[in-house]
Amino acid sequence: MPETTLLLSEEVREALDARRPVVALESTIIAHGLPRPRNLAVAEELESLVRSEGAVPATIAVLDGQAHAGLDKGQLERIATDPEVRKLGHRDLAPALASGASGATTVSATAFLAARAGIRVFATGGLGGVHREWTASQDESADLRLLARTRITVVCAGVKSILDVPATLQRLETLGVGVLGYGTDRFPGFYLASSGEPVDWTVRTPEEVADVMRAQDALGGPDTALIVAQPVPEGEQLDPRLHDQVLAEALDECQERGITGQAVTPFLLDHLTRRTKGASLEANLAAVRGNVRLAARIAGAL
Ligand code: PSU
Ligand code: MN
Repeated sequence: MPETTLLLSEEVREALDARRPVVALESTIIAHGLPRPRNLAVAEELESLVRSEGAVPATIAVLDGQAHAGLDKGQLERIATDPEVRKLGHRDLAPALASGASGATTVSATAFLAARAGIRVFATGGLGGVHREWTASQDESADLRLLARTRITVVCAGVKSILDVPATLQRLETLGVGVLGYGTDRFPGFYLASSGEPVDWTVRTPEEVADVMRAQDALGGPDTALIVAQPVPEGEQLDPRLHDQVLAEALDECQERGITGQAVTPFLLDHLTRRTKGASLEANLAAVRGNVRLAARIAGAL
């Protein structure tokens, strides 16, 4: 892909050329997953966390029809504050580029662009997945299919607990996406340290993750993502009873108000933040911070 189609910041390009560690960060969590004005502070904090671990952050987004990996301060500010910024999955990238639109990239679009830039490690909060009531809505995040054909390591706190977690794990198995529990044999539950579901593989250090990535490369595949699922620390998780109660209300309200498509996930996240008086937001942030740090260490170990 020509460099002008996906513009790397100078810092990101130099780091990649010198084979120094780079961590891709998504922008949808900033534009559509977190309340304003806190989102801008978080975006800046995540970048500095990556730096403090000795890696270069590459926040990915589309601005005025131009895809970027690595944003300057003003560009990050636009993503966090401009209400015109759309939510872009990977299928939206070509229309956004052609029409000059601006948008924040979801896990699917971020992983797609990061892999094209040659970035191997990506950190986020929770992946998209199979929504509850899938039989009625057929709502499965495009994240899953894209991760099934992109060789990138994604550090996350599992999939968002608003989803059908067992169904999502089943889909990941079908799609051949590797899942490693980081320091746990349970799949994390995003706001909760555990979803209760088992994982088949457990790793305990960034070096062990890097070993798995090297083995994948030595084998020449599979060309799928490797998910490193790190739980939010138990002391920082959302109270599980509050979580279950508020989530049930949020799902009901989503259905009553007829919210569909791309709007579902931001609606549910926002609803939970309001109904838990910010506690779900704190748990979400604790998870993301941990993931960003771990991603930087994995990129370093590689
Ligand atoms: N993780 C978070 N907050 C978010 C998301 C992930 O902690 O807002 C975003 C990611 O960008 C993910 C998207 O790709 O939610 C999933 O949206 P959908 O279910 O519409 O595919
Ligand atoms: Mn969806």
